Amino acid sequence: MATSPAVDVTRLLAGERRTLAKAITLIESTRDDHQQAAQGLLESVLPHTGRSVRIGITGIPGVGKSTFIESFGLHLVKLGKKVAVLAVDPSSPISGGSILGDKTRMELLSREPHAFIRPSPSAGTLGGVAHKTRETMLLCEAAGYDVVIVETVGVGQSEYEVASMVDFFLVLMLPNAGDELQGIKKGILELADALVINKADGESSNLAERTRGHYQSAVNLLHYTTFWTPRVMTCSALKHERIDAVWGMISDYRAEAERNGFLAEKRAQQNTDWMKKLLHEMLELRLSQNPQIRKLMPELERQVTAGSMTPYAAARQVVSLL
Ligand SMILES: Nc1nc2c(ncn2[C@@H]2O[C@H](COP(=O)(O)OP(=O)(O)OP(=O)(O)O)[C@@H](O)[C@H]2O)c(=O)[nH]1
Ligand SMILES: [Mg+2]
Repeated sequence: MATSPAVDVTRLLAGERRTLAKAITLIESTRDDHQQAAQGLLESVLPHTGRSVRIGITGIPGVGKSTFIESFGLHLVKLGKKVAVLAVDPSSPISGGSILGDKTRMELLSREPHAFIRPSPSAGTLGGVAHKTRETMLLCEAAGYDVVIVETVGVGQSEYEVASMVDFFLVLMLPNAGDELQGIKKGILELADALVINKADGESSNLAERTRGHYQSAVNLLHYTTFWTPRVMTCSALKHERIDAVWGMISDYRAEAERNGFLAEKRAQQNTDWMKKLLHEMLELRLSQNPQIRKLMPELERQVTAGSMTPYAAARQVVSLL
């Protein structure tokens, strides 16, 4: 028997961790009745969402994401904040392996009563991993978390998806002497609100500083249309150095974006984009579930392939059946 999907909203709003975990499990469930219950739950908590600072963090494997989040999270907890850490890992197998699956590198943070760490939902769930994470973020906000960190390894579209759900997108980098942008995906620079060069300690300190210079020049070449120009800085997650400066930068951004209306505008745009994405997904689902369409599709594909029907006419015929 599946467990009852009932989630006590009062307990969730009171910040009870077990209730939050249960609510997230409900969100992640693919069962139809669970999905309906989850949507009902989201609607009832919606007025209590939106108050957190939403931060996205990405970087290549080994750059120090886990170490950084542990150090950063502990810093925030010390400042009296409640911190939630979520992950978007589209590559994780359904069997459960996922980033943050092994919490050992965030051992101290995971033991903090004011920190909540949740691994990535399984890949292959309907609507995608990022979609679940977005809803999970809302639940965390309702449960009173002041900062929500969303981590991704940057497989496929995941950086874009994470950037489109957060207020501030941070890209962690390695100190690197090369003057070309190491392993950085095209377009990531445009997404980043900050580039933070990690491992700026010991022998790498000087290299990190030179790397900072390189990235600063790269950023200076881009044209930005908002109030914010991406910052480039260094830190050491391992030595807990300049972690406070990273938080200082993000809180400055947040305060200014709130004051000048940029934050409200950005979130409104993100919501509209999300709605459109959901609409596409729902339409696709309707298409794939329609028995008439399913029956007709192979024949239409055959005709389009053979050139006896135009793609336009075939698509129209499908849509007319909806
Ligand atoms: N010297 C130094 N080493 C660091 C720093 N941050 C992380 N490391 C080390 O770099 C290695 C990788 O760190 P992780 O935090 O696991 O990196 P990650 O980005 O989470 O890696 P994946 O989970 O594989 O994507 C570990 O051995 C860390 O101890 C740092 O600031 N300085
Ligand atoms: Mg990691």
